[in-house]
Amino acid sequence: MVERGHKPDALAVAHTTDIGHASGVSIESDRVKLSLPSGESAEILLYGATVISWKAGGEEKLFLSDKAKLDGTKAIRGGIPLVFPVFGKTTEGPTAALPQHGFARISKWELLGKTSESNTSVQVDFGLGPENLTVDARKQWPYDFGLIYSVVLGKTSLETKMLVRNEGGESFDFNVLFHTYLRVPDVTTVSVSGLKGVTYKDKVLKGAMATEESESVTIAAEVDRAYENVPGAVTVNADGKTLFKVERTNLEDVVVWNPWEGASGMADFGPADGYKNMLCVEAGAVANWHTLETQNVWECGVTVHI
Ligand code: TA6
Repeated sequence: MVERGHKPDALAVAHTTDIGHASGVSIESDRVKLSLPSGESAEILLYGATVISWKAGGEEKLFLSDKAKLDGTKAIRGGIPLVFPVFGKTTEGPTAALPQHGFARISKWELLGKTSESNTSVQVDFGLGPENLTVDARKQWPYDFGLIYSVVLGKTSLETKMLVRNEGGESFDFNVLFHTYLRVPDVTTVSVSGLKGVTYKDKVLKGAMATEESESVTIAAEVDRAYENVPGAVTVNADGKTLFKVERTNLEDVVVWNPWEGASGMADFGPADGYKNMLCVEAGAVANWHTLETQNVWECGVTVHI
């Protein structure tokens, strides 16, 4: 099973931390809240280890649908759902039986504990292994694996990291992606930089491949693109300012998604015009399978800076 640090101690410290005055971790039955003395905070549900809120600079930085189901009956529409071990839906191969985007976002994760804390940063880790899966998910993907997911709240950043371990006797292939719903004031006035010259698969055009020609990608209709091997940081800009800078470690691809008016077809999407206040910029390893040999470990991460 995945483990990090001394779980009982970490939890004991977390329970006594005084939120609002020091950096800290507060634990409720279904979620964990992080906070810094300077006011920044994050909230993570154990269901899917989904970050559902990140506040910094006095503002919410993530979009969460007001119709999102937070009771563990459906993947969360908003925040940062975790995609593993498959991006999208396959119809053949070892992930064919899994639902869209795999089981990580619809499984209940274990809180492993707080691993570090200072006045300017606090980190918690979550674990997921076969023992946490439903009987169905276990049958659908019968590999022995361990995931450790870390969320690090900083004063002007939120870092999310994943460690994947193959604990079984055979190799497995996987995708991983942080399906981050960024909150933006008006999606029609933002642009995304850092993608020029990058090849992408356009799901709106039934998977056609294209090359990005624009220095600044703008959103004026449904966009659903998986950019492959993006060389550097991607920024989301508006009014000459950078709203978000997305930096990746060991994650080669970036998905940009906005459902536009198609949002009205999603029962858990609200308000109806909420698509104007969101843009998914998703760091991942999705264009190609990653193969993890038996007993090997693979790590990746993404930091969103404001
Ligand atoms: O990451 C983009 C994407 O795969 C889109 O194709 C899309 O429809 C979306 O994720 C949301 O998927 P979901 O399963 O959460 O409805």
